[in-house]
Amino acid sequence: MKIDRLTIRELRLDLKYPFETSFARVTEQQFLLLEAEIDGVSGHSECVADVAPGYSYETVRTAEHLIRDFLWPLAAASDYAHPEEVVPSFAPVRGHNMAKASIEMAVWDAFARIQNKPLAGVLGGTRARTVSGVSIGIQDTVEQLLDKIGLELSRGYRRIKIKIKPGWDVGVVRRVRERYPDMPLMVDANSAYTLADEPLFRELDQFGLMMIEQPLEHDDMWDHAALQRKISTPICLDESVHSVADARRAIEMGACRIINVKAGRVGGLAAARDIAVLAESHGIPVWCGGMLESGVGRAHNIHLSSLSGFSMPGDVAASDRYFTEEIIDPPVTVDPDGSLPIPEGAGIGFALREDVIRRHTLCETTLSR
Ligand code: OSB
Ligand code: MG
Repeated sequence: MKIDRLTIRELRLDLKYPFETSFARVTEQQFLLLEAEIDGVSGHSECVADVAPGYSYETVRTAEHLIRDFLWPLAAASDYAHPEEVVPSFAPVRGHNMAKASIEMAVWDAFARIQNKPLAGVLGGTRARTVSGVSIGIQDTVEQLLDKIGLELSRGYRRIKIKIKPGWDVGVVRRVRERYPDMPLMVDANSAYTLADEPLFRELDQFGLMMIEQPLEHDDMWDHAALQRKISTPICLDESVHSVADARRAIEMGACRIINVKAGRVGGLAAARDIAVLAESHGIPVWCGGMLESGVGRAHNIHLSSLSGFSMPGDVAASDRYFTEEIIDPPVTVDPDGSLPIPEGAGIGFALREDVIRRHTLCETTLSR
């Protein structure tokens, strides 16, 4: 498989509601949409790098630079037998997993389409459906948060994740638990705390949380292991895991009991799959994280969630929660029971709405062999 052409489109879409985490508040998403053409078949993907380096050091600009100036020349010199060979062909480039993953994921889509199989099928997925949770950003008031949770529960979502930061944590979780004593609930700190906050995590232990996601530094598994020894709530790592080797180290040192898997962060679908397989062999559940993706990234996440290791509800929600306009057809919808089917069409199984994409494209480049 030779990638004959790679088109990079930079899009901007408005979010329906601002999304606030411990590191940023966003009202729109700007991201790269990739199209890889192989033997006349187009595969699509979304690069999850953000405008600002808050979650990761990668940004839309660095991803565009890496793809154009370093990754494309390596891809253009390659003839792949399988999408698994794409990321290894980028070995001369250190890091920049989101940029690497975006090319790999477009190749996976094209590879599946060439065989007329769903992406889940070529990845080795066995689940016909996946169960959805939602991630709810920091709100202006606790009342607003409680209302939002009620709305998401009424739509069927099976687990609620709330973002926390210093000043919006134990007090908020207590109020949420008073209102919803039995709901599957978890928190995500996006690295906003340190080991000095151990008393706070001990307090959180009393609320029966499913897990605490990435409480400490993004690059520090050691302290996560220390914290996990002191609290009973499982720690879930997100930002700290960038590879199968990272997942192995985290599991070996007891830095987490659950892993949030995002293909962009770990450098592609093959690495995401391998992490899920490794975790499952250690009895560590994984779930599919989200990066406020448009429909294209969302579709990839759904197929990834079909793998057997993905045994907990993911942040893979309906597309109408996010953007004022859809770029895929049909939109991603969640059934009243909070689950959604893995699409059965070829590749990602959704069509792209070219008119909408064109209207929201800020710039476009095509790289040819
Ligand atoms: O930490 O999981 C995270 C969004 C952007 C960046 C990081 C994260 C998130 C979310 C939203 O939690 C998940 C989603 O609904 O896409
Ligand atoms: Mg997270």
